[in-house]
Amino acid sequence: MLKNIIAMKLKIYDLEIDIEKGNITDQPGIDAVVNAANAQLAPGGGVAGAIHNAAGKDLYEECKSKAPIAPGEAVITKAYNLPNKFVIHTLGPIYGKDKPEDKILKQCYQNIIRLSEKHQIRSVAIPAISTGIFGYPVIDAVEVVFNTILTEAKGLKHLQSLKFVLFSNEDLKIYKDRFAEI
Ligand code: AR6
Repeated sequence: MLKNIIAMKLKIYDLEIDIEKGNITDQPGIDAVVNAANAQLAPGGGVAGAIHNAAGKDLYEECKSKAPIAPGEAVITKAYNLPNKFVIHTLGPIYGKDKPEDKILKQCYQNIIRLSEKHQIRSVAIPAISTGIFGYPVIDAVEVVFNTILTEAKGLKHLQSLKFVLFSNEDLKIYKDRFAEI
């Protein structure tokens, strides 16, 4: 069982990929962390609740001017009390409601990468968007993540490192197994 909780590192073109178990609010040294947001960019449960709690009230003040966002969209704010420079907020699809789920989830990851390049961000930490309260099965979501990263990793100018931060050993194992197939 021990091997299931060990982190994984690999490279796709020049992009370094890390797959780890951890908390998205505890990522010092990473330029931007991703929020699995709601449309209003408000504090909620899960990742959104944790990020707003850790960043402080000023984050929501900035968010109000950028909301609402549509499924698949991403916006960037400062990170306030988080140990990062930016938060990239994206709205994943609600599984079974926002369709086609895979295309919308793909847009989330593409928009994270495009915003990172635009803001000259070198490193980003990303939770498993849509797989919590929004109900997207991790085994299907990782397929979208994997395929999107494969196509988007080529020719990046600024982004050097993507870290997938998983909250459970089960999710970590699913990510590691999929990325090990490369
Ligand atoms: N660090 C890393 N991963 C986490 C953390 C954390 N601190 N907390 C939860 N996860 P979710 P969604 C995992 O529900 O499915 C919110 O209320 C979690 O176990 O945060 O996109 C928003 O306001 C799961 O694997 O995001 C929205 O309304 C993954 O992160 C809605 O939930 C995503 O879980 C968004 O739902």
